[in-house]
Parts: sequence; C-alpha cells; structure tokens
Amino acid sequence: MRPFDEIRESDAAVAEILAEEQLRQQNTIELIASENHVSCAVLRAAGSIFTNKYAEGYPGRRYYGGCANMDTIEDLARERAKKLFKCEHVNVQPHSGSQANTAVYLGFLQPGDTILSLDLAHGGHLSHGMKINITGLLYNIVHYGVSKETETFDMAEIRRLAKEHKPKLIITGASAYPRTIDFAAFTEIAQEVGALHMADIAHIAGLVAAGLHPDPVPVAEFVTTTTHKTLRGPRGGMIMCKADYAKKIDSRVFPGIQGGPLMHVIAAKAVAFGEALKPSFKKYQQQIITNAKALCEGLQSAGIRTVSGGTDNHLMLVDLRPSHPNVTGKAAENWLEQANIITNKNMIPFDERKPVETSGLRLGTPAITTRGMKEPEMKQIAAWISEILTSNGDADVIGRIRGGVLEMCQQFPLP
Ligand code: DSN
Repeated sequence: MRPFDEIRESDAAVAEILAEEQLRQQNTIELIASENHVSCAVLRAAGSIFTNKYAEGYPGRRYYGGCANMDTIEDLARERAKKLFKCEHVNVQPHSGSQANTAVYLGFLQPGDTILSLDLAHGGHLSHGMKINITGLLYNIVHYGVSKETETFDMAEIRRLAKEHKPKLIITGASAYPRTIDFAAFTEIAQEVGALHMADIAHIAGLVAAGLHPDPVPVAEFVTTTTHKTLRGPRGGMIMCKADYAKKIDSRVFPGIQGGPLMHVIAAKAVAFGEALKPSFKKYQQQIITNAKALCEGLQSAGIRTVSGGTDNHLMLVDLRPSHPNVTGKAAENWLEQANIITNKNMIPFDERKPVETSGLRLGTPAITTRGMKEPEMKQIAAWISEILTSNGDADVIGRIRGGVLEMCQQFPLP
C-alpha cells in the first residue's frame, strides 16, 4: 500500500499533499528547535476516533452524554502528567501554549496589570507581551533582556526592574535562550515584590521532565508548556499549578477561553506522557543536549559565533555577523533549505536587522535526535552549514551537500 491510500480513496488531492509532506520530513534534516517527530503511537492516537466526540467540561462533570471514555482518557493523561512533572494539579485541555498562558493571565491578572517578561527580541515569546498580542493589548508589559556582555540573564538588573515596576506577574521561559534558567532565583525576586511567577517551559519541558534542567514546578505558582517540542507529544498545551489555584485555572481554560477539548489530542498527550515516563526518555533528552553541544562546537570550530558562547540545552543561536557579515538569517535559512537542512532565521539580542531579515539562525536538536543521529552526524551537519554560508549560497555547493543530506536521511528513518 502507498502511504495515505485510505485517504486517497476519498480525497486524492489531500493524500498527495500528505505523501509529499511525509517525503519532505524523511528527506530533510529538521533543525527547528521547537519541532520534533512523534512516535507512531502518538500520531495514531491524534488521528483516532476521539476526534468525533464533544466533551465540554471535565472528567465527571461533562455537558454531553457518552463521555465515559473521554473521562478515562483525560484522567489518565492528567495522572501521567502529574507523575511526570510531580505537580499538584494539571489541566491538559489547552489547545496550545498560548492558550495555556492566556488562561493563567485571565485567572490572575486584571487588565492594566503589569507583567515583567523576557523581550521577544532577546528570546522571549509573543504570548509573553508582544504589543499586538492579547498580552500587549490587555496588560502593561515591562521587559527584561539579556546582558550585552554575557548575553545571559543579569539577575541584578531583573531584580532592579521588578523593584521599580512592581509587576503582578513575572514570566520566565523562552523560545530562543540557549542557557539554563534559574527559576528559583526568579521566584525569589517575585516574592520580594509580591508577584506571581509563571514559568513557560514549552521549549525545555522534556529536559525538565527528565531532570536535566532545573525544575520550576516546586518554585513557580504556574508552569505552562506545549506538549510537542522536546516533550515529543501532539501539538497542544498544558498548565501545571499548585492545588490552591486549580479551580480557577480549570474555569479559565473552560469555559473561560475554550469550548470543547480536543479529546483526540488529549489521548495523544496521554500516550506521549507514557513514553516520557519510560527510562529511555531520559537517555533521549540527554542525547538532545549532547547533540546540541556537539553541533555548537562544530560550528564554533568552523569560526561561527554562537550567542552566549554555547548551549546548555537543546538549542543554539548562531550570530552570523562576525563570520558572515553580509549574510542575513533570511538568506541563510533559504540556502540551507535548498540543501534540505531546515532552520529558522531568528533575531539575536541587540540585533540591528529587522525581524524579517535577522542576523541570527536558531538551531535545535530534538527532531534529529529522535531519528537517532549522534555526535558524528552533528559534526557533519555543522561542516555543511559552514560550507553553505561561506559559499554565499553557491548552487553547486548546495547541490552537492543536498546529496549528502539525502544519504544521511536514508540512514535515519522517521519513527
Ligand atoms: N513558535 C514556537 C517556536 O518556534 O519557538 C514557540 O511557540
């Protein structure tokens, strides 16, 4: 049977697009730090008959009949998440990380309240206070950034900002910060100024679950995450909190900002949490970090600068300016894609270029680690990236490297 033949019988056009995407994923090296390749079990659960069911409400308190299996699966997902993250309460219904964050804001802030969060241009996230996001529209946003010298958080400066602006909420977590986040130090500052602390661990959730990154669950009032990045589950979100906040969090998710939960996605979350509870998950997360370090060292030994001089987690930020001053992140992303290496342009701290151009490139290792790639492959990928950048996107160089990438991809099939 060809892939997607079941769909092809009723819709050849969609089957063709799906088959193309399967081929694209098989034949490319995926370095987008927020993406991953889920297991067949997660994929199958996400595409299961649970998609047919409405289940507004929570287990035991639904607004529809026929929800017995919905209750069982949601309870299972919640129990597994609680075991994985050792949290007091969890809500697995948020459709996305932004929804998870929004539920926290609506539960514990009033319009006009002050939020202290990481600047998007320094690695933050749009749901942490971007001007035209709901956060920027509803709340008074004050940003912290990284220090110009170290390109890491300057806790003294963050404390100073907190004391000056007296935020009601401090948000930690990032989408492009390659270093360890000291969540406990942020909680200390929050307590000093009477703020709540929300840690958005979307990027590093897998590392946290595996005990390879400091854990915000014991120290932050709220911990939000997506489930599809290092955690390697279906596309979706989740909120963890202390028991005292449980009722309000649940009511802000439903009916506050969402209607019917995506029960097929919750089933897939349960599968992913089950996978994350296995000892092999810790090894996988460790290899993600090892691979990120190896990729980073490979780039550095080719003369390419990375922001803050390295990485402690699953990602790194390439600063193109010193080694390739005329190459923008946009051009680099485009050349690499022609060679089947998928990345995303990214602002670097204090970037002089616009967000649509950028001087940086964000690279992450969760997806290629899932495929089984290890340090030797990282060395090779770093060499390819360097060669393409140095060639200024030369078509012959790109063509030759594309051949090498295809060969490497053959050796590491998708799950
Ligand atoms: N858009 C995601 C990322 O790529 O980091 C964050 O939500």
